[in-house]
Amino acid sequence: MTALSDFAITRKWPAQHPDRIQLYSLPTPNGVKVSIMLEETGLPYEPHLVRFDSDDQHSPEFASLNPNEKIPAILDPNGPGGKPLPLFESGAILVYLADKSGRLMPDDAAQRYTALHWLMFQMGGIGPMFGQVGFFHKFAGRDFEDKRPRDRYAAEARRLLGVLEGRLAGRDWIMGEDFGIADIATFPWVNNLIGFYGAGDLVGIADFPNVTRVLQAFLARPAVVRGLDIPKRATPR
Ligand SMILES: N[C@@H](CCC(=O)N[C@@H](CS)C(=O)NCC(=O)O)C(=O)O
Repeated sequence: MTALSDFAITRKWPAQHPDRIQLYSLPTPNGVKVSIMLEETGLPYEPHLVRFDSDDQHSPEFASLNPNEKIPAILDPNGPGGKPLPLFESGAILVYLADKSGRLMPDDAAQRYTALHWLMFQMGGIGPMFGQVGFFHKFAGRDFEDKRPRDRYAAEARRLLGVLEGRLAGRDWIMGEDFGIADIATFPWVNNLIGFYGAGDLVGIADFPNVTRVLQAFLARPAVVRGLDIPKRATPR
């Protein structure tokens, strides 16, 4: 029988509640997808802060769970077959938690695949491209004289926002009436793009009223408000 203590990650981040899902994260746009999902579903969990200022994500204990050395990651003591399940990649974690809780994913098979293609659209498009906008607009790339990389990613972010805008026209959420994992994956990134990255004007966010309407609805959900601040940062940014 495998116990949580057999996982090296629990040596750096000991479990106070070994019966609960262990979350290893930081409130970044990828990290909060999982804390929001856990808050929305009510699944019991224990958050652990992975600090980038001390390179915790590159520690051998964290890398033993996620060889890609990026947050978020989870360890569920009660995974399939009653065995512990370590998981990384936020999209995979959202699908797993939707299946485990029976929530936030359509029951109908065709609708389920539709939710998955919007989830993949976020994972393969919105996340990586918005992240590059952040690098070239707010972080180290801001000082590069050549603005072509920034403009390339801003144009691609704008194109992706246009796709999302079309999907949200006449809908409350990405899947229609029901809020779900595609929204949880997408809106932390939209929020970050125009909030923390300050790139709203750069991408012309005013041209996407459905995106901003749904973002406001997303940010009004109590579980989202809580999840955006979990795990608590040691130092405010
Ligand atoms: N595709 C991954 C991306 C994860 C990711 O990029 N995480 C960032 C924070 S948002 C990270 O851990 N960065 C730390 C680093 O690169 O050292 C996922 O969705 O889980």
